[in-house]
Formats: sequence, structure tokens, C-alpha cells
Amino acid sequence: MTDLVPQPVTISTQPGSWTLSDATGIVADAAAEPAAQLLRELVGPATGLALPTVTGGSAGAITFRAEPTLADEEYHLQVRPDGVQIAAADIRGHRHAVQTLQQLLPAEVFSSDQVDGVKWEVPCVEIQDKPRFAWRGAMLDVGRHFFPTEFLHRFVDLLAMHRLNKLHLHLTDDQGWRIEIEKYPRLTEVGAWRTESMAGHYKEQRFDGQPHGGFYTKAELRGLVEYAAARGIDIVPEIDLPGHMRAAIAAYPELGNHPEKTLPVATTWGVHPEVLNVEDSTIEFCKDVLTELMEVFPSPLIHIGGDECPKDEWNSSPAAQAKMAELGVDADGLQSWFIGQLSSFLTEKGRRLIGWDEILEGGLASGATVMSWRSEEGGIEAASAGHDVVMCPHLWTYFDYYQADPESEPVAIGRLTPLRTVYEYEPVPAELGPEAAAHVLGTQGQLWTEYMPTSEHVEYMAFPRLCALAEVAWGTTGEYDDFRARLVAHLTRLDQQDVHYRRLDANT
Ligand code: TNX
Repeated sequence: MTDLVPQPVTISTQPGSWTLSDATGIVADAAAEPAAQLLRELVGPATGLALPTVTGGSAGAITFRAEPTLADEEYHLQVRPDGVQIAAADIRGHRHAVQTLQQLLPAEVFSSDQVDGVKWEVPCVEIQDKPRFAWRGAMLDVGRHFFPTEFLHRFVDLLAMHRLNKLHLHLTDDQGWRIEIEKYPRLTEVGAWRTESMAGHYKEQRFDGQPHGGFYTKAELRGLVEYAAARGIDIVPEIDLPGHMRAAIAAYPELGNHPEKTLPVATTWGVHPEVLNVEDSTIEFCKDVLTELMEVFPSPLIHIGGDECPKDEWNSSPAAQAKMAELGVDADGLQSWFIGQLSSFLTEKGRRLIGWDEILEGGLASGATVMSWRSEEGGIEAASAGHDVVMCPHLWTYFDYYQADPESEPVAIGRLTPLRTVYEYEPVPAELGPEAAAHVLGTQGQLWTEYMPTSEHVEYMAFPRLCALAEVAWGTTGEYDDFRARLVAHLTRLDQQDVHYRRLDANT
């Protein structure tokens, strides 16, 4: 099938076809072998074919070739009656070619069970392709709801299929702490559990009264990192601080501004007033947590959140006021100081800080990358000042918002982000000159999960909007109607994987 998502930069169809069969082998040198292995893993279950390694010149083979003149992530894919040629500078391009080749096969190739009676035929094509942006991602909030590790693996597969390359894992929030930290066991013993689920309607604050919780061990997360890396996906971990820390404060009240009060892990939606205090011991706690986080995640960028930190507790805390006086700053400046401490720490460890756009307030740490969520403004300001930015303004990239008329949809958070809106998003704001525009790394879709209690529901909110975002990030968007027509074919690939996506309707 030549209806691909994301659409490649150029694709030309030629007469004839090639067929994958039990006679097909793979030619790959050691550098391309992981891509060959990925191809076997992707097409093996449905086709039952082993795709053994063969020597160059074998008839009908799939040949991986190194082509150093190609750009980062670029690939050329040529399907001819006598075989498939794949060229790329490195493994990343080779992997993209594998994903594209899988889409060119009949949709049944996406089945996890063997499918008999299908001719695994691919039309002859020539594709030259490379992404526009280096950051093509999705953020999944596992704090508000916990999802099983198996789902994270499946989600990685679905991202890779769309040639996305970043999974930003929001690991902690007021309503749950989801990563094992050996030095602070109560973070998961206490912080990973709450007494009520958040599946109710936020406006009426109705909850179903069910306890909810869970966390990932370091071993599970290391396994996920490795699995994702083999599919070309980097995992960017987030510990959200100094706000959104109620689960941690429930576990260790001494981290908060009212250590005498023991609070439960939050069970309601919204921005909670409880934030970390600014004691040296709390900064040390943050560094200890980041140290263990870095042991699990090799990501050069470490996300420290920084969003929605209400300043009321600091403004009424004698200790925080003393700190502001000592530093000669207001509460925004205090947050900036807090983030700055962690930024220096990460830099010492050879990593860099990334945070939501509130980290701009009170002054941005040098070398920090900004995720611009409240609007495009933060991104424009940061890029103009020479900082890298990931554009994720909520009006286009929030997949926790409704995708159609709320009357006909399951409960979601307030606003509307229909498929077309996502598709029509342009990540580089027109006002940026070329130098600042080069700091726009790319974009990502946000899955805040207050109202996504199950993995199935995450899929419903994510797809097909992530299909649209993938094409925006790849940089090949055109007419919406053309995309929609390709999407109809593409959804049969998701059907084969039993993805619980939202169906298209006459209004989509
Ligand atoms: C704002 S976006 C938040 C999240 C919520 C989301 C709901 C951001 C950095 N913070 O905590 O889940 O709105 O749409």
C-alpha cells in the first residue's frame, strides 16, 4: 500500500512489484544488522518468514547499504521486482526505511498472529525521505494514571511505526509517584497509591471511589529504555518539581512547607497548592532523585517540569521569605534559583535541563531547553534568546482535550483539539528569523491522563491525532483532505494491531 503516514518527502510509484516470500533474505553489514533484526521482528509474526541473512547479490533480497553522503536520519528506499535496496548514513535512517517498508506491505503484516493466504506484495516505488525536525514526540502522563509496562512497550511500537522518536514520560505528579527510587522508598510505598481513582467528571469532581496506583521498578524502566532504543526512540524522563509534588510530600512531609501536616496523595484534578520547600535538604533530595533517574535513563536531556508552581506557600513561609531576601529575588526568582541549582547539577553530570515554559519566569538557566505549552510565546522568547525549544502549545498539541463535540465523546479536559487542528499546526512561528527558527527542535503531542484511566482510553485519545502530529513533525503536511484519505488506509494498519483509536466520522 502506498498510502503512507507520515507521507515521505518524495515517493514515486513504478510499474511492477516485489514479493516477500520464504526465498527472501537480508543483506546487511554489522552496522545495519540491528535494522535487519527490527525488520524480522516487525514482519515475522504475521508472515511467519525468517528472513535469513544472505550474501550480496542474492535474488529478491532486501539489501541495507551504508551511504555516508546522506543526512542524519535520511534514507533511500527502492523497491524493484528483483529486490529492495535501502541506503542510509546510519542505523537511524535504516530503521526509518524498515518502518516505511512495513507500511508498504499489505496491512495484515501488522497482525501479531500469523496470517495465511496473503501475498506479501509491495508495489515498486522509489522513496527519498528525511524528517524536518529532530524532535518528534509524545508525552505520556503516567502520574495521573498508572499504565502497565507492557502498554509502554506497545506505545513505543506505535510511535516508532509513525517514525516518531521521543517518548517523554511524565513520571511524577500530585496524584502519583511512579518510579522506584532506592534512597527514598516511601516515594513508591506511599506516593504511588491514592485512595480514589480520577475517572470522574472534573467539573463535578465526581470520582469512582476506587483506589488506584502502581509504579515502575528501575529494572522495568531500564528494559523499556533498551526496547525503545532498538526502535529509534529516546525516552526523556520527567520529575515534575517544585510544584506538582504532592505525592512526594505525602510520602515525606518534610519536603513541604507544612511538615507538621501529613497529606494524602492527591485524588482530585487541578493545580495543588502544596509545593516543595527551598531548604538545602530538599535541593539535596532533588539531586538524589535525579541521580537515580540518570542511572536508568541515558537521555542527554532531563526534564524537571517547572510548570504550575503556585507561590502562595513560599510567600507565607518564613524560610522561603528569608531565602528570597538572601537572594534579593521575588517568588518567581526563587523558582528560577531552584531550577538553576538543578540545572548546574545536571550540567556537572554531563546532562542538560529541559522544562515547561514557566522556567522562563525569573530568568532561564543557561543551556536549558524549553517546552512551550501555554502558547507559542515562551518558545518564541526562548528561541530568540538562543535556547532550544520544543513547541507543544496546548491549542494544537493537547490530546487530553476533546477531539469532537463533547456531547458525543467520553469525558475529557475542557477544550477541543480536533484532528484537522493538529494537522494544520506549524511548529515554527512566522515571527522567528532563520537563526532562532533553527532552535525549534520540533514538536510533540501531550497525553495528560486525568481522564484516561485505562491504556485503551489513552489509545483512543492518542490516535489518530498522533498520526497527524507525526506528519507535522516529519514535515510533509499538505492538504488535509489528502491526509485524511491516506489515513483511512492507514487505520487498517492500526486495526490489525487492535488499536482502540477514535473512528473518523463525517465531521473529522
Ligand atoms: C496543565 S501542561 C498541566 C498539566 C495538566 C494539563 C491539563 C502542564 C505543563 N501542566 O498538569 O494535566 O494542564 O490539560
